[in-house]
Parts: sequence; structure tokens; C-alpha cells
Amino acid sequence: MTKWTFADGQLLLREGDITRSDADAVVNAANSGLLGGGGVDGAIHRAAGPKLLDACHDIILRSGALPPGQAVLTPGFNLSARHVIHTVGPIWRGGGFGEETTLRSAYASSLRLAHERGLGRIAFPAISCGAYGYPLEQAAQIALDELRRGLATGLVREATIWLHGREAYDFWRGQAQALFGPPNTADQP
Ligand code: AR6
Repeated sequence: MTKWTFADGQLLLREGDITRSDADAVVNAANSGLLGGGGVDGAIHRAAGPKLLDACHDIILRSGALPPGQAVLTPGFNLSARHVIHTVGPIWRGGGFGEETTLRSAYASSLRLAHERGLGRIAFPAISCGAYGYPLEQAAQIALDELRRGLATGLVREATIWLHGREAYDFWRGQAQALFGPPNTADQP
């Protein structure tokens, strides 16, 4: 775990499976149909149980597909986290299709929704960094910048990015250190 402090907020990087998070809300890197899928989406649905898919279907029936960059809230069901915020990142198509704006919006919409619902501790995966193919260095800089902004403006008091695997964790830690300088706390178990 590595930690930086911004105003009264804390940014944490953790290695591991986000379904273990006990945050108030975990963010799911979903698709617009909220259909479940592979990657972190599949892991969250497996851990939360089948009621999560039912809750997602209800949202789609009520409001239609979730556009990329927006976010919606469901209960967490069997997860330790009480809520899931579902957001949709951009599919990388070369960078000329508004991908950066959409990725920023996915983080910012999730932070705003957490704030509106009084959820102070939020856990993110690396949105769009798997099946959706976003270049990792750019994605990390966008994510870290949006989370720093959300913490500095008091939208949430703790934001954790869960990185799947040691290599991803080391990469993100390097990116964060380049942007923010030395961490307040580094590499506790
Ligand atoms: N905990 C934390 N991070 C994880 C986990 C986990 N359990 N599993 C994977 N990751 P992806 P996307 C990392 O593909 O690129 C789905 O099918 C993974 O290593 O899950 O936004 C959806 O339904 C990667 O760094 O999400 C959509 O159709 C990151 O999570 C589509 O994929 C995101 O990878 C969304 O693609």
C-alpha cells in the first residue's frame, strides 16, 4: 500500500483484488448495457452474487443504456463494500474520439455520485486499462489527476486504486510518484 495526502483526503494505491475492498463503494468498470462481463466486472458480479445483475437490469429498464463517462449506484449485496458504482470507460480507438474526456468523466462522475450519497471511502479499478485497451501511462495520469482533484475538493475523504498484479502496482506507483512526489506511507503489507 502506498499513500498520498491531499488536503484532508487520502489517495491509496493497493495491489490485489478489488472485491476484497471494504470501502463504502467499489467502482465497477462496466459496459453500457450493465450486462456483466469479464475482467473486474466479472469479478465484482461473482463476488456480489446474482442480485447485482438484477439491480443492473432494473436500471437499464428504467433509464436505458449507461453512456460512457456516466455512473450509477446499486447495493453491493454480498460484497463487503455496501455499494457498487457502475461506470463505463471509453474504448480506446486511437485517441481522436474523445477518449480522454470520457475517461476523466468516468472518474469524476463516480466521485460526484459518491459525494451525493455520502460515501466517503471509494475504491477504483484501473478503468479502461484491460479489455478497453487504453494506453496505460495516459490512463494512469488521467486517473491520478482526477482523484487528486476529487480529494483536494473534498468530494470523498479516501480514494483507493486497486491494481491487479505486482507489475501494474509498481507501474502506477511510479506514475504517482512522478506526479505527486514521495508518498506519505509506502509498502506496508
Ligand atoms: N481487481 C482489481 N482489478 C482488476 C480485477 C480485480 N478483481 N480484475 C481485473 N482487474 P477490465 P475495461 C484490472 O478489462 O478495460 C468487461 O468485460 C485489469 O487488470 O476489467 O474498463 C466489461 O464488462 C485492468 O487493469 O475493464 C466491459 O465490457 C483493469 O482491471 C469491459 O470489460 C480494467 O480491466 C471494460 O473494459
